[in-house]
Amino acid sequence: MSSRVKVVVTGAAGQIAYSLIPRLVDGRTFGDKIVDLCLVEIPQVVSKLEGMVMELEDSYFPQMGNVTYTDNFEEASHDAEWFLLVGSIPRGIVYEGKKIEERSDLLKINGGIFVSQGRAIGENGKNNAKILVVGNPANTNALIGKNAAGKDSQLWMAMTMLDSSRAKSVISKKVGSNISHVKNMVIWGNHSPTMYPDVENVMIDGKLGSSVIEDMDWVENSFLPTVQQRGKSVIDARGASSATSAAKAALDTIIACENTTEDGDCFSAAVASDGAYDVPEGLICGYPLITLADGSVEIKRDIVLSDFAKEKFQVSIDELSSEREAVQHLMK
Ligand code: NAX
Repeated sequence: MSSRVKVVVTGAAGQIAYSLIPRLVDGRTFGDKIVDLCLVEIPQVVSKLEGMVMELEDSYFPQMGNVTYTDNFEEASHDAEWFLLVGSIPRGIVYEGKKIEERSDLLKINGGIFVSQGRAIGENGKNNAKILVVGNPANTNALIGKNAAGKDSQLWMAMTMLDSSRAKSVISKKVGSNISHVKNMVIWGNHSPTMYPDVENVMIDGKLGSSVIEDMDWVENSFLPTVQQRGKSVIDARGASSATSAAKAALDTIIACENTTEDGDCFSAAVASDGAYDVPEGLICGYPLITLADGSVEIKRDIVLSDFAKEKFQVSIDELSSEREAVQHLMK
């Protein structure tokens, strides 16, 4: 095991990154490894990162290694083991004279960014690099990046851990149990309102969710919409999108990949389908994942989906397929 790890973070001057970056070097996420950080921003705001670096230096982080910042992703990508691709153009901003509201516009603009970032990761990142795409539309950005990277030994993921944590929170409140007793939470499909958080296969205090929560009316009309629309509810209440919870979810994804998964548990992220659970091959789809003792991350394959679950999951699979159609021109 290497005693150093190099982590590249894009969108480093953004909201999520402000919560995320300090916790990459606080000794919890990567244990006792020394963490070298390379922070990436667009040219217009890259100079702000000087302030972030000052704050990191002033924070007393014994595990912090070299910290650099740049607006050149290609330069940043050399020999990195982890890439946290947080940077993207958000919905609602005016870009080249047009207000970006539609998912299709987001796909077009951000897709281009992920082609060049993917290529650089394939060429310069470590062969076993792990890439977590946070910037939306996360699954399809990851699809584009993975395709441009063209290196199967690297693991591309899109983040669904926040959806998983949100679902665990709602379930723990419903059953009156501590959130840590809610395990095996799967987010199937796309990180979008079509996602299917699986309440039937979750384990609550060691019991299967379907035997603890039998009120399907609550599942359909309260649980699912609450989790699927939680991002929007946070924006409505806070006037800004989820930041500290998204940062925590990114850290939890890294921790889940860096440590062997407990028996009977799994974690949520979207990875390329190899046909598992009848998802078309190649789509970056939310799955149950496990990390094995040798450090490899695999899809957990023994989960049984009910007809109700299959129907919901299919809606999200169809959305992912149509997003893939929309970005065909960016795929080599
Ligand atoms: P901010 O707008 O605060 O920050 C984004 C930063 O990315 C900006 O500073 C921008 O300059 C930078 N950026 C844009 N293009 C870049 C590029 N090519 N290279 C490097 N930096 C670039 O957004 P923030 O609240 O931090 O959210 C970031 C992304 O996370 C958004 O796309 C957002 O939709 C997405 N989210 C994803 C979540 C998930 O669960 N997958 C949940 C939270 C969040 O909504």
